[in-house]
Amino acid sequence: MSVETIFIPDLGSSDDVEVIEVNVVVGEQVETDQTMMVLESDKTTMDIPATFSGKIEELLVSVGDKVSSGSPMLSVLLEQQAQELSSAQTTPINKSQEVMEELPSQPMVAQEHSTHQTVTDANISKSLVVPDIGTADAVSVIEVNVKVGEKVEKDQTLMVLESDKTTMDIPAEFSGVLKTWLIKEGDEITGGTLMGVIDVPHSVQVEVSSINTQTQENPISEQVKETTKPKIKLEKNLPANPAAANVTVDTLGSERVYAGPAVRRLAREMGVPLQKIKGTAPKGRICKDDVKSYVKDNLNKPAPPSHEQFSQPAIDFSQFGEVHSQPLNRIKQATARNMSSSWRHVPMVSHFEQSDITELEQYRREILPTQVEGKVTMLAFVVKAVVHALQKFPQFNSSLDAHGKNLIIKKYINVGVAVETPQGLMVPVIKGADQKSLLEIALQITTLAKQARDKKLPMDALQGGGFSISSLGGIGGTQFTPIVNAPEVAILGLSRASLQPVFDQVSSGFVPRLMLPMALTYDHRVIDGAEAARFMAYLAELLKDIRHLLL
Ligand code: CAO
Repeated sequence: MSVETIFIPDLGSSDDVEVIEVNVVVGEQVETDQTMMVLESDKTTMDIPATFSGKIEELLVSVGDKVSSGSPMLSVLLEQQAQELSSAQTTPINKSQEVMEELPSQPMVAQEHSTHQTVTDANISKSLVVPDIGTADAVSVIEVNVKVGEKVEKDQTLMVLESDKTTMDIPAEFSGVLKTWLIKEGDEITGGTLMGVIDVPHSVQVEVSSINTQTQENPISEQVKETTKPKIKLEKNLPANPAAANVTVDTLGSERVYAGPAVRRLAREMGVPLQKIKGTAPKGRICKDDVKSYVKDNLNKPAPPSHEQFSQPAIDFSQFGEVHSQPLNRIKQATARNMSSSWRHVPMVSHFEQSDITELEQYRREILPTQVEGKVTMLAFVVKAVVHALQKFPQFNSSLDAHGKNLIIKKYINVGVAVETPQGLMVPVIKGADQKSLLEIALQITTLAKQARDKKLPMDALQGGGFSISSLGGIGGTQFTPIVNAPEVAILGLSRASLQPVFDQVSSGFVPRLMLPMALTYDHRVIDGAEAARFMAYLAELLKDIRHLLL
């Protein structure tokens, strides 16, 4: 046993940050991973977890203090076996480390330029921090791919995260030897979580690729980049106006909350939605007491009737023959929840139409390949036609507000495309589809589908859709009724085009025409049947004559 001083680990910034919570007291026995304190800069909040087991001897900082990387934090009576693990925190951060740490290794200082840095002196211990993953919600760690002591290459996958909507590889930012690893499968983490510590060998040239925010100017090259590099979104963990984050009304589920990781963890453990809590700390931040008060206030309230519970009689199927149980991953479970919710809450009607795409298909197969490179399937033409139809019928690109009293009509046109992946169904969104050419749309469909199947889809690619298309045309079928992807109000289903005998008025005979079967399922609270019929007739007309799409 020995008493050691524990220092604030590398924060990725030389700036002072404020201690907003101290979660341990003198005399307390602390276990590895337990949050000791929470720091807050003007950009983010960060848990400081213990990387040791031991008894707190003295606290060297208190709430309100300003600290920086390497500041003494507390002294601890270490347990023998934990001393090796704790060295990452007991070693003060020296100057050469600070040079390295000006690189954007952590979301506390996301930098927007390309940076080269060469360090030629001793080995450097670098913190590995989960980058901004495009959502403030905690996501599950479903795979850990590294072990302490292992040599890790830059960009090697350290672990895989899974949210309700997607899975995402977290690559190593540096090459080196893994010294400490703090994450295990099943952990729930957010961007900014400390994953571990890596020893980066000396004479390493560290290249930090430029981190680009998505721009409209060059969407194709942007998308090509996205296929090779997981996107790290430069979105600050805290809103510019924190007060605005404390919206207590659930609208479309997109509001952010202003709370530190320790508070988020407590809320998660208690099953409390942070969006429902009003923060009482400065700038509207939610603190632990707010979470506890919320729980206390709600304990005595009768539970609202739940419509979302899965009710299935417990049947022992093995009595009829051999069975095996296969767990559903989070994406499949979330799809099941969303579909059930939509099915229960949205009064849906499906409207069927077919379009004569004989000329369009001829153009696509015979003329287009001579003019452009790359695959352009019928789906890209349909997205283009849908953009035109949404511009003419904007109510199909809308959502009801939370009280069902207003229709929010979207002026942007974001079209979701259902993609079948080994993990389940995902609906990435073509943002600003009205600003894109046919070829850009085709390329984006290919890119998004590949990213979804390779588990490389950035989380924000799944958000913001206004209208969805589900195409089973590449597989088969004559018709199907897709389920509205609420809070959207309509979805278009495409089945396989086939040659049909169609009566020709001019020749007074039947001629073979290639007919595309389409189904529109719509929310009948928002859209009337006659509007749906007009929308589909217009869409069929657009696809029948390629010239319409050129306008
Ligand atoms: N009729 C006839 N052929 C069609 C067609 C249609 N409606 N749609 C596509 N095809 C053809 C394509 O042209 C392509 O053939 P060629 O290579 O000869 O041109 C072939 O079928 C395969 O197409 P694809 O599926 O690779 O590409 P896509 O652009 O049509 O679809 C994507 C892309 C991502 C939507 C699709 O791969 C996919 O995942 N579909 C499943 C979506 C799903 O699961 N929906 C159900 C959700 S529940 O509502």
